[in-house]
Amino acid sequence: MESLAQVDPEIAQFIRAESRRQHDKIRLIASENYVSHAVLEATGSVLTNKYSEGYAGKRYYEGQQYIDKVEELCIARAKALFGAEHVNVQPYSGSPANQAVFVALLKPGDTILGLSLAHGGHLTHGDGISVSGMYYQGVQYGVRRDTGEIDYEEVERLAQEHRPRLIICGHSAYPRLLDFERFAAIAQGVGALLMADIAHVAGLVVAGLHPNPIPHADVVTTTSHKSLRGPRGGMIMCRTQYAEAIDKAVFPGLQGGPHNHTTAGIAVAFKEAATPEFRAYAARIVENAKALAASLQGEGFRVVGGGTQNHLVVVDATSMGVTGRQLAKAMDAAGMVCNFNRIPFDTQPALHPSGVRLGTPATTSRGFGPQEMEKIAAWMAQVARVRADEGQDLEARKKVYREIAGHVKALCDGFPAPGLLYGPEGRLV
Ligand code: DSN
Repeated sequence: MESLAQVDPEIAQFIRAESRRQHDKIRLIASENYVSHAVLEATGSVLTNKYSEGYAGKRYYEGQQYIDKVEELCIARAKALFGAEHVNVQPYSGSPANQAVFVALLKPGDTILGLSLAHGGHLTHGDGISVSGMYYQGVQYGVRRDTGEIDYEEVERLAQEHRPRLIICGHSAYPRLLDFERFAAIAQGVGALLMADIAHVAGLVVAGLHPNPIPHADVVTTTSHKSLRGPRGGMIMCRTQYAEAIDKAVFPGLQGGPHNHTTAGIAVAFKEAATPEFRAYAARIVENAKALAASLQGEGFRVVGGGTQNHLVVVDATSMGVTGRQLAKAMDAAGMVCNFNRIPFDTQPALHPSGVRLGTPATTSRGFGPQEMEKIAAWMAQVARVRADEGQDLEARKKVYREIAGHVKALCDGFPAPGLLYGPEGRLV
């Protein structure tokens, strides 16, 4: 970053500090990862200089000799990875991708049936505070209280009652596999279209560790930066019959020029995801999540749904006498970064919910295994106990957090992270 340090030392300093943070901390936010240096290079390339409204061979600006090739290669790789008929790699991220599907397939006021945010869904699946619930009629299904599994009978009942135009399956905090076949049968039964949002699990789908929705769903959306380990971006895959509507909704419907540097980075990530190494990586993500869930249970935490089948673990912090927000903030002070999250049937508001959400894609990228997951669970329990102990004053708590942060850093020093630059002695540069 020599030029950057010279031109803008303040920004260079913040980037350096963020690199240091990403090295020193255990990153447990389920939607985050470490991209490879190759992905960073493509994303930070001169492709950022180019405008290219339109699609390959049909652009509104000249000079697309190489941009067309980048986008076509990215699309071809996506088709090969997922088995999709048609792919659009231009959405700026997951929320715009979902919105493009609505623009393509719905009229304002149409009914959308999606998983409720509180039960692990996403804002853009029909929640009232997002456009998906403001311009469309959002009806929400949930999970079963006894098993934590999606209540497929409720999905069917609500589908028959509300006759949605679109059913959405997908989540941002649901620790189980999705039964796409069952969703497709429910959608067909009421004449609805089916959209699967696989933003969280796309890397597991590619590796064959999560069912692939492609044969069952009319449209599939994803981001590229979570378990798929690419730069921040979005993608829509669909049956050929919806291709024209989807492409028109993305451009010119919602967006202008695609972010070509991002498209190149996504193409690189797709090349990486097609390797046996990536499949092994994805298997370790799931192995680590299961180990983390089991270790947390061993420490006394209640794990929502009793465990996990994917990359994420939802934890009821109140089982240790703290709120999710208290636990997440205390963990951050102790070097472990996650987000507070509502849990199914939560009686607490979104800013002070009962749970935290954890995920293993980032820690697995730096080589953590089940042994490290045990350590994380033990440190989390220590943090929770100290935070819950009313007898401890703030300074005493902070001292414990600092001690744990020291152990965390010592552990992280043994696991260099992809994409970060290390010098000859393994020190971050
Ligand atoms: N913000 C993402 C997540 O953390 O799951 C979803 O959009």
